[in-house]
Amino acid sequence: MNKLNISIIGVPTDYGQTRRGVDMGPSAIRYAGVVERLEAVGHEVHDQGDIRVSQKKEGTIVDKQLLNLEEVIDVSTSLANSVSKALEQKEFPLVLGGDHSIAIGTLAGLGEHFKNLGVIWFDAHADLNTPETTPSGNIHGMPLAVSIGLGHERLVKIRNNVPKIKPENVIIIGARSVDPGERELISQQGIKVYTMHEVDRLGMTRVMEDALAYLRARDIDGLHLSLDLDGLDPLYTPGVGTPVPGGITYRESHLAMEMLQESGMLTSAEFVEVNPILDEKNRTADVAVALMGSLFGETLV
Ligand code: B3U
Ligand code: MN
Ligand code: MN
Repeated sequence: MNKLNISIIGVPTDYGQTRRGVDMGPSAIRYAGVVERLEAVGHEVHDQGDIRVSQKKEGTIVDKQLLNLEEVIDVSTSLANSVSKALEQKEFPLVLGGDHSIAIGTLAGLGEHFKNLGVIWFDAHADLNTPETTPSGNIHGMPLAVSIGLGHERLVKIRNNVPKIKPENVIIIGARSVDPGERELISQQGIKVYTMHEVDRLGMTRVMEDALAYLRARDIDGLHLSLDLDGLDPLYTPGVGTPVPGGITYRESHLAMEMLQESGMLTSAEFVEVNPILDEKNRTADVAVALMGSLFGETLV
């Protein structure tokens, strides 16, 4: 295993959706022992603390298709800065959410340093909505669309580099709740998706082997993992805002993390949507930290 300098960046925001509590995700994950766990594997861990997330701005125009737009722009801009800074210092960014809207900032920061970044998106959802297709107005359902250059101009243009990633470098794993507009984008943009159907049919080993081989063949210069805890079955991760039954098991998700570790391809990661208020005794944060253990090289014997 390669010893890394890991930079932990907490993003205590709930502005990308409407259920309170997900802003406490970074605390819950720290409380579950992330720093100690990664140090025990042999990495150097620098916890940078949390990004500053301001109170809700009063008097801004409410756009029902883009809830909390100004606040999300603010958070994304500071996060992009921090991610970029970590990379300049040769650190491995490990971002803790917060809801999944934070991926807009993470990918804006990464997009500056990687010209052909691969992205593995573990999620029950596709997060490919735009202001035109969103059923909720929640920006946490839009970060992948924004990052390939589709959506509100001010979100797409954070840090000016548009787009941050190429749609054909994205692989979604675990999808089982996809909206009509998202389906259209998936086929139109050539995004690779392993839904739960493929996970069941092929097994996680094949899914990960195929996914990694596909990205290798695309000659990527970095690999980002964006892991939404709702990608797992709510049996294992009940503390998420939009649980969807029929998800990835505890064991399948660990296997996927171990295979990512073995590949030696990973250059950044984020874990999102841990909501301690909806959780049972911090179980979801515990699972998040256990997955990070596997991702960063813990072995069983
Ligand atoms: N696709 C729906 C629901 C959703 C997306 N992400 C989560 N839920 N966590 C939407 O609102 O865009
Ligand atoms: Mn998501
Ligand atoms: Mn999700």
